[in-house]
Amino acid sequence: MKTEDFIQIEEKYGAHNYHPLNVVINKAEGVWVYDVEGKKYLDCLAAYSAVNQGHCHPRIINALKEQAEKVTLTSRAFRNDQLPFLYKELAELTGYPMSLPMNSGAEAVETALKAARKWGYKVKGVEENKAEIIACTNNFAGRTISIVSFSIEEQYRDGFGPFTPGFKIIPYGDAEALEAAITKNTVAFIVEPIQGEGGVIVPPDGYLKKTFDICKKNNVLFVADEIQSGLGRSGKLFAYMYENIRPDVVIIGKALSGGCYPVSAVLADKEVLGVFNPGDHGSTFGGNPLGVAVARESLKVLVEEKLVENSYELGNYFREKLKSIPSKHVKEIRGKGLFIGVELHPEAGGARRFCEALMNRGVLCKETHSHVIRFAPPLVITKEEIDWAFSQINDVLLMA
Ligand code: IF1
Repeated sequence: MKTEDFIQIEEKYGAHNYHPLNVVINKAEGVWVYDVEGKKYLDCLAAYSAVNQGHCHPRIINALKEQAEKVTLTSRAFRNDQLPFLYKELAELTGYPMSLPMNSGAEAVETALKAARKWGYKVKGVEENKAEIIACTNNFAGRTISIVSFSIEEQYRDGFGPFTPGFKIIPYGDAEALEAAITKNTVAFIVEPIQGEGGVIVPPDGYLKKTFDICKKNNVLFVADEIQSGLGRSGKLFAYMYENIRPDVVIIGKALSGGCYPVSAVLADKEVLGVFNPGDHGSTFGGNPLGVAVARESLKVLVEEKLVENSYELGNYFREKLKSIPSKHVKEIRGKGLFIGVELHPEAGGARRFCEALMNRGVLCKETHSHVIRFAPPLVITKEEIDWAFSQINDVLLMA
């Protein structure tokens, strides 16, 4: 079967909620993926930062196989012998004493929102049903109805109302706007320390610290959505660490399982996650032993292979090289670690044609917001592999 044959079946039977590049992948290893015709590509998307540890990492796959042969799902009606250790290892790695496991990122965001509201009522003393949560323009936190209720992207909302009330939106990067939006009913400020879908937007220096201080002053929870920016992507374990703050709540997902299984989690202190009582919240698959075994090994790989450090060093290297390309199309190159956005001028004709040209040259990446190319390879990438990707990117950005 050729590429076209797979696409035809997919288009015929699948819901058309995506417009993927026409590459059909059937094998992957490290930073490399292979299509059904045997062509090899360097993956510069890493499944939106879920495969930070590289595709099919042998240690993670081994943990998956070993656990799959023992027990995969107990439900939380019973206990399993893996979950206690994920809790403990997450606490040791992140400094947050409590966590709550879910599956997708959106579920973890919902969990954090529920925790924040309940904290507001039970701890802060907000009047029933009055809790407000503040979010930023250009945020992306998932696709559930409550999450798209605080999106400003028309397409993510069109046709999906009525929306969940209780959210306010302020401009990203504007700390004063946060101060002005807070009321006595505000329970949380949810923010991506670097916006991914928004176009790899790095906020002004000092923004996280300022907004954190404003939250502290007003008894508002600072909730960092590190689902995409976290676990090494930004060159630090968490992107908030660039500003020496300690959010009240951190949400993680994606690379928590090295892309091998959907595992997400909410990290916080007991004051916040302690608001949940048995029966308040849960998930059939959340905390299942298969996912947990995979997550435990994924975290060990991240630390033992020094992937955070590699992201920091090679991120700087990659970004500086990209800045040297004398392309008339490029407006700005930004990012931290191996979380890099190349914003094109409006006259460049959109980012997708560059992504398609790169695909033809064996580099896979994806446009975001029509005019930004995102480069976010697995964090196991080497300097030589970056050099090779760079030569392709260089040629493509110099196209007419
Ligand atoms: C898709 C985007 C990236 C996220 C942050 C929560 C979630 C995400 C900061 C929800 C998810 C995704 C979802 C995926 C593509 C991807 C994406 F372009 F859509 F926005 F990465 F940039 N918080 N991001 O980035 O996590 O429920 O998906 O596990 O196709 O929707 P999820």
